[in-house]
Amino acid sequence: MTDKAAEKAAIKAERLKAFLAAEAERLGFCALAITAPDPGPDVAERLARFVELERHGSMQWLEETSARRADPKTLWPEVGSVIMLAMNYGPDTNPMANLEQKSSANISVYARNRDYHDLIKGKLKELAGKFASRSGGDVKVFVDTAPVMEKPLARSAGLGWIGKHTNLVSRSHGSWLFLASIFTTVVLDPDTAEVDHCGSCRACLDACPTNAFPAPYQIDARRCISYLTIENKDAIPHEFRTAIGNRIYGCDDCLAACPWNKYAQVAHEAKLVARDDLQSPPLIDFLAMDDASFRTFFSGSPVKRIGRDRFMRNVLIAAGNSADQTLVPACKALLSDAAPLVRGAAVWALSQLLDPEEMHSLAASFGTDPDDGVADEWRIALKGKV
Ligand code: B12
Ligand code: SF4
Ligand code: SF4
Repeated sequence: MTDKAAEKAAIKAERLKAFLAAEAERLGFCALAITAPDPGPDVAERLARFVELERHGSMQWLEETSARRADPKTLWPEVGSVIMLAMNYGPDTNPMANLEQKSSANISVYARNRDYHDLIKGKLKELAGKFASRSGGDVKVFVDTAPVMEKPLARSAGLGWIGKHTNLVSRSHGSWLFLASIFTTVVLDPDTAEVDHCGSCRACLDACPTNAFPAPYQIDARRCISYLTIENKDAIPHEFRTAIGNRIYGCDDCLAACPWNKYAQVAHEAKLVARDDLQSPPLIDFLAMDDASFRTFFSGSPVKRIGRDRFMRNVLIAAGNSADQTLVPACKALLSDAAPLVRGAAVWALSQLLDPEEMHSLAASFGTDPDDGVADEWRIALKGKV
């Protein structure tokens, strides 16, 4: 390439970047940066170790896609650059305040309004479409569900660093960020990777109610309340039930503990600001939900993804932790639910709310549950009780 041609190409690349930044801001993203299609040093090894130690639990898809995940070029050989974007979903109230209101449910901040996958995907497609027609390159857009290592790529692009809680933290926006990417065949000038600013802080590690961090920068998803309440399809292991408290969908404790949130802003996107009825919803309202009312109430919300039975399992764990006797009749009604997952959680909830004699007479009136898992819940609930 001649000097003149090189200069022209550089100007075009600069203009494309300026265009991307302006359009991203217009669409409500709070940051955009470019990286080469390389998630960074040791990432493949770290992912392999995570899977080898089975820290992904039942998220089989993480294991199955690990080769594509660790290398964007395996996912799409033609990719030249990755455009990383962040969208702020900062809460407008203290997300921890709710945890003390034991008769109410705590839904994690990211799930208190619209599903971010749908919201961000639409915006990404619009941005990528305009970029493709300006640049002449091909594009693919990803948010969360594709085998893309969004955090390491965002770190390489300079959007933030991977904190000890294993999520991306930004000096200008704190921890409340969704990540998304546009893969393109166009080769753009990469931005500079961010460095670690955790220092000697360990606030997030100490905040975790279930000790899900075997070491700083490592998570055991099997112990994380987000995994236990969202990804896990089975009964929640007994050892975590009390620690879950009233968290019925996800958990924010490690994010909320981060001192860098002093720079966080409240979400600008109206569809990410908490719905009034999801700020601190009474457990009693949820305990009465059937499939139809669940679907209507959570229409457009990420909560809908887990389905009514898993949701009800989580609500019953919170009911068991509530010490609220007024919830007993609703929990009793769920002992006859069609779903064993719900019946089993109802047994546990009642074992926490009722005294031993009441629990025994309840067991006598129900007889033996035909499902082995629920029968086990009864056995455990009655063990050690007179
Ligand atoms: C699987 C998953 C989970 C799992 C596992 C969590 C985890 N930390 O990986 C569970 C269900 C527990 C989970 C929970 C949550 N999640 Co999640 N989850 C994902 C998902 C789909 C894949 C992440 C993954 O591949 N994990 C496997 C591990 C091994 O990979 P990794 O964490 O990227 O680890 C690599 C790096 O940490 C790196 N690394 C570590 N230290 C260093 C240092 C350097 C220098 C380098 C280069 C690399 C490096 O090495 C690791 C292996 O390669 C991503 C979306 C995506 N496609 O990336 C969202 C994502 C990570 N989740 C997100 C969110 C918001 C959450 C929750 C806050 C939701 C909630 N409120 O309940 C919690 C937070 C829990 C926590 N402390 O992480 C956001 C995080 C945004 C951000 N700011 O980082 C993402 C990016 C979704 C999105 N598009 O916005 N999640
Ligand atoms: S989301 Fe909650 S349970 Fe999961 S690692 Fe963070 S503090 Fe621990
Ligand atoms: S709480 Fe402290 S250790 Fe954890 S991510 Fe934030 S700065 Fe890092």
